[in-house]
Amino acid sequence: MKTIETWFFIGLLAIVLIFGAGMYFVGSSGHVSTSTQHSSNEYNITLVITNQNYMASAGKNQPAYYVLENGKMMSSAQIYLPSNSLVTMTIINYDFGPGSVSSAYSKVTGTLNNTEYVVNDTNINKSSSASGQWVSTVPSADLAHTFTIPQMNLNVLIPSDSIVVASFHTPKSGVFSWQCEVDCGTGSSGWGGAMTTPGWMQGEVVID
Ligand SMILES: [Cu+2]
Repeated sequence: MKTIETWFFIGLLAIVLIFGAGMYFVGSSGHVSTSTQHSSNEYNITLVITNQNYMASAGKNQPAYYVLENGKMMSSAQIYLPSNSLVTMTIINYDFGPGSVSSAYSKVTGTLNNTEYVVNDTNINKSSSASGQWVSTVPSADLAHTFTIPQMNLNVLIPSDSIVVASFHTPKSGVFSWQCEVDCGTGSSGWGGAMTTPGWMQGEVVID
């Protein structure tokens, strides 16, 4: 009788231990899947800058950003991005520029490690045979445009005739203004024309 009771309690203990360990693993795998879900929230977007766009109100050609969507050049007046995501933005720039930027926007900010990957800029890469390089700033003489969302502290520098890749996290939601901070527009300041026209050198970023 005593032996049976002992075995009963040993069995009960074993069940409790196995069940407990099982729940522990369920719990930890739950955590793993949560973090996997977070990091799989990734999104790619491609923007294109061209410079031969006729702006009737300015009476001349102006540079403009486009969103490349399913092979089509769409307006950049509203750029849609998913919330809480790691966005990798590729900007293909066919414009030489150059132009100047205020010191407030002379560095790459708001991206992973505050860097961006630049390909094909002859001025930057002339001493390198590599296909591209990570940079945190661009010599002002090489700068053509920026892609800047001040409220997100995001500042991506776009050298002349280059391809730039930059990754950044999006917040929960919101509508933010984006603006090029290089004086690439019309007028004596260079801040007219494209610089003040949505879908050219400024617009909205809609995150939801
Ligand atoms: Cu610009």
